[in-house]
Amino acid sequence: MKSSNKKIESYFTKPGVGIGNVGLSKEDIKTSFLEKLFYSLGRIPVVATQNDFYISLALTIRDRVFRKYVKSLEQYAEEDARGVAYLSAEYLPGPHLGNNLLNLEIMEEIREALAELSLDLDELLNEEVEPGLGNGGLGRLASCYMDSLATLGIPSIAYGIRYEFGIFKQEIQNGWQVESTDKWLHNGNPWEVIRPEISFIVNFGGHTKHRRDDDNKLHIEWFPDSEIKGIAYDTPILGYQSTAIILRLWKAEATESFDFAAYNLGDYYRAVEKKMRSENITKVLYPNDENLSGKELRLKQQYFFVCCSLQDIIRLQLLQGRKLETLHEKFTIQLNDTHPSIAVAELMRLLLDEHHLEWEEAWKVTKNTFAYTNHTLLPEALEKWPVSLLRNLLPRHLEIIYEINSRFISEIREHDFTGEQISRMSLVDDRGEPTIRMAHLATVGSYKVNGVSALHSGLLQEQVLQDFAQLWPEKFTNVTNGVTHRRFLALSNPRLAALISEKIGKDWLTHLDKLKGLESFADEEDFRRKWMEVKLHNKKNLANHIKELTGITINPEMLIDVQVKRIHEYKRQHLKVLHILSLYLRIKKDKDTNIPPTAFVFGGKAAPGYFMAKRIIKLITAVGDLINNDPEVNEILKVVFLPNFSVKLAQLVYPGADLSEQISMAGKEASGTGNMKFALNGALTVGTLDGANVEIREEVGEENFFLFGLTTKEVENKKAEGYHPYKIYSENEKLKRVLDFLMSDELTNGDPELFRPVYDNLLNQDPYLLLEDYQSYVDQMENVYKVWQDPGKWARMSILNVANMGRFSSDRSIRDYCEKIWKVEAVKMQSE
Ligand code: Z2T
Repeated sequence: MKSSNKKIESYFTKPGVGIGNVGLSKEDIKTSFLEKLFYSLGRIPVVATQNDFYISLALTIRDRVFRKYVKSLEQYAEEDARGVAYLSAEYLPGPHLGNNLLNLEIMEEIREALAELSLDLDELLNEEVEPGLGNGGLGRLASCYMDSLATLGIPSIAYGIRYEFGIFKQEIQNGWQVESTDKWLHNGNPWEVIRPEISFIVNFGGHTKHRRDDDNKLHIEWFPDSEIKGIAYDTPILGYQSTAIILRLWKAEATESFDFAAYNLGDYYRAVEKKMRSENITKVLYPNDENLSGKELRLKQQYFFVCCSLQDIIRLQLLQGRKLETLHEKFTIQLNDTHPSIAVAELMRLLLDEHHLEWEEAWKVTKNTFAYTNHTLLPEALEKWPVSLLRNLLPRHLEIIYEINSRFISEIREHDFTGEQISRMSLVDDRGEPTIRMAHLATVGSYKVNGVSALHSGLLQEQVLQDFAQLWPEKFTNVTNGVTHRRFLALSNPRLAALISEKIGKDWLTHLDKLKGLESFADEEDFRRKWMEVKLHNKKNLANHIKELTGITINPEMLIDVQVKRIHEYKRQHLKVLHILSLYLRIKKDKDTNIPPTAFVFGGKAAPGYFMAKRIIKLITAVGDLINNDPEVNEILKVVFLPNFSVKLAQLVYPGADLSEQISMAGKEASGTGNMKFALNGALTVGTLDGANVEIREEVGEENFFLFGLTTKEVENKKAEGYHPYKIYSENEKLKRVLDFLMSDELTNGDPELFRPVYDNLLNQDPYLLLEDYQSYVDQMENVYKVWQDPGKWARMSILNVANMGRFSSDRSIRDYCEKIWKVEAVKMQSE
């Protein structure tokens, strides 16, 4: 198209016709696409870049998605339905364009339309920069849930933060992780629409004043010392063949009024500086997944987006002519972890101070409005805010939290709780510097609390929230996580999707249970062959990208063994490394080359302040350098670290994986969702009885899952009886050889300090029991290799894994939320 020098009018079948056309035919789209290029971008093909073409296409598609959204809104309004507001500090939507084309069912039409203009759809898809507005599983889960909410037609809206910089970009330099800022908005963002009229003021700091009126009624007023404006940016999220919902992200801006005084005094620069400081609030995502930053700015972000979102919800309630006393009848608000849990205090403040409800009434509304999802049991990830910080930043909220707490404590005093239990349950932890336990605030202020897998929900009730579960057993429930099979199978693995549809039809796109129908073909020779041909094709594709991204060549026939997820000690990437080193030493020292050729692929980011996680990345790359460059080994083994793992990369990796590594210490991974995405794409799993692995194994059958390691109970017992990793080290010769190799010159290039922190930690503490589980892991890997040598058996297991993934669709999770928690129903869409 670049070389074309046709006149503009000649692009249209009928000159000037087609404006406002949102039809889905090839011709409609072509016309709209050109209109966008000419009139929205002011470009002609000769000078247009690939990015201009991408933007034009995105705008074309956005119009059509908005049309669906407007239709959905109309229907929701007509039915006056009960709805869900999802509050999450993180979202990882992944690239929008491909998913919207899939859900509009126009992928092929668009491909042809572009081809007729000499453009390549894949190249344009590749132009999109994804919004990295989350750390990992929790943010991606929120986006999977939006896909299912939209597809199922659940009246809903999702709220979050429009970070200007998302999760940092990861590069590997000299084997180490190096971070740089993610400037995802630099080419503009065609998917969002600014809503300047939807904006709210958020206050911070200052003090409160209490006064009694003539009737002795207490009035409390908050005199903040700064204010910020939040502005809504809407992105439509389209469901499959159906409705669209809105992701509403708030951006912080300075208010004009507040600095007016300074401005009038001629202190223009001070005013501008203050403006810049306010806009800091939504500058950057905190890149810690399961660790606290404890930073004031993080609390500001949380309060900022919660405050805007609640004001918006109240606006919607009042707009529909309803009273706030019935807010909980029309809305339920889901708290995605404790990140938005200050909402409990904020809703109380809004109802009490701004809308003048009585405490009892306000509390009834509040605790019937919120529901809370917990995503981790790791103590270092449980949010606690210092009382002193809250007093400075949110003095009125601190008062409200104290009041909630004192009423709560008097309530539990009536029950048979011991003094110890009562201080354990208190919202205030005053054993050191006083802090507020946000998980307790969320639990007390919600009508339901859930964990994210059966195992995790059980442990939540036995460990972190056990006293609360004893007090309110009916408040606790489980909703096992799920993933959208539309993005993670239909879109990212089109060949497997086509093969499946050929056998069982297309119903699985909306009813994943239908995959069960594949079971009867698992023994069919011809089907198995086609199945493995698709896998091989995907592996070639992955190998090509690996070559491009890292320069490392892998033979697509190799067993591709993948561990992609955030780098964390509890996830035990270093256990995988120990296994790889055991194979390396077998080849080098024992001259045992009877190992199936395997490519080990890693990917994932380490929190920038997490010393050990960054060391583990260096360890992986050092092992890779050693193995990939040794001709005695590199025909058999390859080790790859894929930099900058993202949704986009994920969509490439899952389809090309043979083996999925889910090897966390039992009791630590709340659910995991990568485990589901791998299995959905026909990878077999080697894993522990942790998180949702337990349920995956139940579904696919124990004979189709490579299990190893201690159970949660056994881990507890082991720790209780006193765990001695050094003893295991000294008694297992092969393991000792592997561990000692961490300190060898070959691996460390003569720097004995390089991996000493890993080595010392494993020999002396080993908090995640790598040494304890080592032998059982290595043994199970031998079993993996045995099955791998039998391609027919492997294919059969792979098919059976996919056939039994029905339960792990996020559609099922959302239906569970609707039934068990929200009591919200789908709205039927009138077909057009
Ligand atoms: C996160 O991704 C998860 C938990 C967190 O706890 C924080 C973040 Cl950023 C505060 C993950 C869990 O580790 C994972 O097991 C789970 O599948 C995922 O959330 C979604 O529930």
